[in-house]
Amino acid sequence: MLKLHHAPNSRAGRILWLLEELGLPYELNRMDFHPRALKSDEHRARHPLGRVPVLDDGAVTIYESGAIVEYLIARHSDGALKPSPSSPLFPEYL
Ligand SMILES: N[C@@H](CCC(=O)N[C@@H](CS)C(=O)NCC(=O)O)C(=O)O
Repeated sequence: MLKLHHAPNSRAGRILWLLEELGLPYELNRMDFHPRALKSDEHRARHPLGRVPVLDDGAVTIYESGAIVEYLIARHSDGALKPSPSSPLFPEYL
């Protein structure tokens, strides 16, 4: 099961949007946007700088919203949303 570590009004919203757009089942870890939560040892084990978003996918833990978008599209979108490199839409996608 995919698990998104999320805090309100943050870049984690990008990943929430993508998970919904792809119709993927996921679990949400709702964190406060506060150093108490983000800089905790528990969260720093996921992201060394204690930031969101972070995505868990089984044994994989990945951070950086752009990387997470690419990861989800490559492994979980079944070809959806990403135009082919030869498409005129590809630069806009990037
Ligand atoms: N380049 C990173 C930026 C991550 C980032 O800066 N996240 C902010 C929220 S939008 C954060 O966690 N800030 C808390 C902090 O830096 O202490 C990404 O796109 O994921």
